Amino acid sequence: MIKVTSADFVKSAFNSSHWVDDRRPEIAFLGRSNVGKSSLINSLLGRKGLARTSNTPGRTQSINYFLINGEFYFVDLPGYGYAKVSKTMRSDWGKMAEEYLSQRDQLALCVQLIDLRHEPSKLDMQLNEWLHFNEKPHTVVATKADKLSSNQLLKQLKVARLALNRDNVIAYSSQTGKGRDDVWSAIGDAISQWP
Ligand SMILES: Nc1nc2c(ncn2[C@@H]2O[C@H](COP(=O)(O)OP(=O)(O)O)[C@@H](O)[C@H]2O)c(=O)[nH]1
Ligand SMILES: [Mg+2]
Repeated sequence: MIKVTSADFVKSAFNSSHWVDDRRPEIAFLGRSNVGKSSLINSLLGRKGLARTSNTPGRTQSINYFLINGEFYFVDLPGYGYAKVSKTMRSDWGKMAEEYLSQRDQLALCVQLIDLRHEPSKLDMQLNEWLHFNEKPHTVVATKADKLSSNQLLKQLKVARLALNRDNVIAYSSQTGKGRDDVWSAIGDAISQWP
């Protein structure tokens, strides 16, 4: 299991000229606005305010880099599917994320977040298919597990596995730390298999 000895915010990138250009492996985090991406990153790293969390979705339109143990990056990609942003902004998201995901061959793992309380959205399913079709290393984490009873949790995990056609979806709570070891072990496997 990876022990976090350092975690530092490196920069926000607003276009491809700002992308980091060393060859360290990257773990990318993807999902709709407000799904709990920043909370997941903070909870994995045990650093409360490192990635900002907010109740105002759709704000972060940058790619944010965090360097972990001086060895690999966590990459926080902009959240998609925020209803209140304009159509142009929505398709900009698509372009920015697709450009990023298709051009980075240092992506060791894409962590796709979904909200365990709801059925995966059309955008969640499209992203899942895109990652699958493009053969990106990929795992799915279902957030806000603390908001469900254990019966509902099992039921929703099944709904998610079926909708995304996957054997494994990790239930997560950034409040209780549920699922933390499983996500770290997926990250550890991805990093150790990295060339
Ligand atoms: N109960 C609960 N709330 C969460 C969890 N993860 C995120 N949240 C809340 O959901 C909101 C959005 O979280 P944030 O991390 O900013 O989402 P992001 O837009 O995907 O980065 C915040 O109010 C968080 O406190 C979780 O696992 N459990
Ligand atoms: Mg965020």
